[in-house]
Amino acid sequence: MSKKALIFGINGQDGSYLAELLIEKGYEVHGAVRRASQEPKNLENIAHILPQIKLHSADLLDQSSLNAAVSGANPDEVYNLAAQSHVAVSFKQPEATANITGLGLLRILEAVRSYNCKTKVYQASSSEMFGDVAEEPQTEQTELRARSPYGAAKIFAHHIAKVYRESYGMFVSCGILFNHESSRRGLNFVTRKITDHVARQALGLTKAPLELGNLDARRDWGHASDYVLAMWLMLQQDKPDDYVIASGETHTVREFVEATYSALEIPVPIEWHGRGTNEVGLVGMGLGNGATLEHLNKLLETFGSPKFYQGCRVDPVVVVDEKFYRPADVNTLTGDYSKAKRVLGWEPKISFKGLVEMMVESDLNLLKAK
Ligand code: NAP
Ligand code: F7E
Repeated sequence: MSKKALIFGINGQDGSYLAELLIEKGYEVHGAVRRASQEPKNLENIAHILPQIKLHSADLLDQSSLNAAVSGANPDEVYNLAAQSHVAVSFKQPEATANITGLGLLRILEAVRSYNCKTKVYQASSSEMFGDVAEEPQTEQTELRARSPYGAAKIFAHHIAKVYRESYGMFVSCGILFNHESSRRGLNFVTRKITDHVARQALGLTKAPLELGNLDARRDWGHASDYVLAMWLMLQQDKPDDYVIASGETHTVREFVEATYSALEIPVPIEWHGRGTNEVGLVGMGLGNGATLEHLNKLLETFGSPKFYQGCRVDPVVVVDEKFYRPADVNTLTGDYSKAKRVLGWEPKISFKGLVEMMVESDLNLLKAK
């Protein structure tokens, strides 16, 4: 008989890749979706596999709906990928984030415990828990020092998973996943925001500059399709445990922007000028004709944004806007995935360059098709 899996957050980025993987592995796949999200536009990521999935209506804020989803699916494996997953939003909606992202797992564990405590559970923990990082690179043992309400909520869930493991002997494994992206990433996350906007610029659909916040933030970026395999592998083990899943490489947001412009059919070199909120990215033109960087920086100081350069009007393609800064940010993240490699035999396959190229190509195609 085929195994049954229930995925909370099945219509999100990771949920959709995991559902594809489990269908491929012969699972009977059940997915829980909020009632208000059962519109076609919210189900785009899973539209192509909808006939192969059984959907249940459930909200992480509502215990009885979680109980009904668990008993209705009668799963061997439960994957909790549902969350208020946006870090910046968590500063604006801290209580909702704590409730969904933190307490949501507690409610799922209670539903599983009362229905069948032998069911294996996967929890989507996050590198955001490392916050103000205590060491480089981060491992399963690194101290958790959250810098956002989202990170704090994930720490609660991470700890409650351990409590249920130790108190009730439940199989609850936590994947401490570092940033992972894809063409299915929401447009409000920095990678997809960049690839979508640059694709629009490249196709002449917008003249507006790409507006970003902290360009110095460093992240360890991988591809979501690689990372969902690790989730499944964690639940195939004999014992529950925690695993860091990462690429082991770190890049700044600025580097992600450069890689995106480089991935265009005609690669565009970007020159950065100014600092902080005055920093801009210009299409590389060199600093000839006697103009110096000091000269340009002076203009930047004077005008805030460079309307003129060497006597010509220059429109930056990238600008910094304070409104995208967070009250506190995680400056740098790099994961050490050696435990996952040793125990699960897992390794990432798609490189940083490959990830950016795939996202750019997908956004160009999506926009051309519109
Ligand atoms: P995502 O695309 O934002 O998906 C989040 C999912 O949660 C969506 O299906 C969303 O459904 C659902 N959801 C939100 N609030 C809910 C609620 N109250 N009840 C039920 N479902 C709710 O996130 P993702 O990138 O796939 O990430 C999957 C999980 O991994 C999340 O827990 C995230 O925090 C965690 N994580 C992600 C990363 C990453 O880099 N992607 C890294 C580490 C950890 P709606 O359509 O109804 O909003
Ligand atoms: O930001 C900076 C921003 O929102 C990355 C979630 O999946 O990964 C994700 O959280 C960095 C931050 O992802 C903009 O300040 C600059 O330093 O793409 P992001 P995140 O906050 O790292 C973790 C592991 C998760 O668990 C989360 O669920 O980029 N940044 N300018 C910007 N970020 C955004 N969103 N928008 C900007 O304009």
